[in-house]
Amino acid sequence: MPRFSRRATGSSFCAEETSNSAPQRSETRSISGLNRGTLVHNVCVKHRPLAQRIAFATIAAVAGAAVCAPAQSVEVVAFGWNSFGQVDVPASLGAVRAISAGYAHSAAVKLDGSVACWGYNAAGQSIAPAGLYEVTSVAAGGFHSVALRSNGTLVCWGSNGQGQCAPPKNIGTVQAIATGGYHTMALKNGATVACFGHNSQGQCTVPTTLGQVTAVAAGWHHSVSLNAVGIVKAWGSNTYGQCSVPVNLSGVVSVASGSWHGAAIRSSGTVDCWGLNDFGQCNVPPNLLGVTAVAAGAYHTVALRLDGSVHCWGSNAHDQCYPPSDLGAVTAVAAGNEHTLVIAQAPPCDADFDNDGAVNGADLAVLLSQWGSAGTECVDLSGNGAVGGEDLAILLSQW
Ligand SMILES: [Ca+2]
Ligand SMILES: [Ca+2]
Repeated sequence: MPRFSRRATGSSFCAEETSNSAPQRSETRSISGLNRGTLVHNVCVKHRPLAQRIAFATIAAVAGAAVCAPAQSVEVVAFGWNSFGQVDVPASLGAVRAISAGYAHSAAVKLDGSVACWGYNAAGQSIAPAGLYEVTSVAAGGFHSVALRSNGTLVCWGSNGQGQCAPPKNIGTVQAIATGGYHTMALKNGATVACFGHNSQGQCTVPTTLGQVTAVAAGWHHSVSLNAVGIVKAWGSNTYGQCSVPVNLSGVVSVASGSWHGAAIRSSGTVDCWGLNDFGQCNVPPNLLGVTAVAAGAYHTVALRLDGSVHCWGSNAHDQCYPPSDLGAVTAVAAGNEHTLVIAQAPPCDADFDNDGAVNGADLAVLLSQWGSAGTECVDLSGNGAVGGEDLAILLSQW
């Protein structure tokens, strides 16, 4: 079981590494780099042991930053529970604009507006309908998935055992979605909330006192809303206090719901947390400031700060709070039951073709052996379709 996996979402891909490591531990990356504001190359980095990658990152920062500064390319990185392949990011993923994590499956909206899913699929929750495009966001629930299209319509697949994939016919235009264990929430145009699916705990009995709703979030058996004046409301199961929003919570700009706990970002950039705390998922680290996004799983909570760093607390039983140490600047976070997804800038580029931890003569020999050809295994460092002098210059800069 890989502790984490990542896939580049740049415009080119490397072949999978096949030697000296188990297939599930191999990874490839593709990076688009900027040099003085101009896209000049598109290179790939092969997975290496963590210590080597740390060493490389340090070297690259010193020696290769001007050539290899990561800029445009992003990757989806997943870590945590991998019982059903939910952290095995597909090699074919390509560029993404949004991510979501469900009970044991994962979903992403690709730049072309289609949806990719992976992980648990017993109810078909990881097979997006063919021909689904123009998607702006996706939500992965317990055992179902929902996509919101740019025209405000919903498309749903996976388990419909509780009607969680059966939006009311008169739902109208939707602007945001959230999925719980067995229910679906839709924030409609007009700032009201529709809810469908399981209602055993009143999670789909939408209160009339929400105000003008600006965001929704869903837990396993409860629902959460944020309104235009920064007030959070929650309804449904309150077994663990997940609906007991702190009375002094105000000025909220963003809200997330775990299975049995909630998290909110105040306008001051701090995080409040309430509900189940059996693994410390509500023990917000002291002095955590500048938070711009938050995500909550079953037993862990993930925060993204303005500087692109990720902070995670609560259960780490499946390494769901253990991102790779060389994680680039993160722009989005999502939390499944016990796994975590992020969109991150791809790390610096790498001319260490033979994966021995150093860029030297052996790598130069590989490059020279492919001189003039299209190049394999990322040897075309510049990404211009041929191995030549520009690639040699990049390699030497990392020597
Ligand atoms: Ca080498
Ligand atoms: Ca080249």
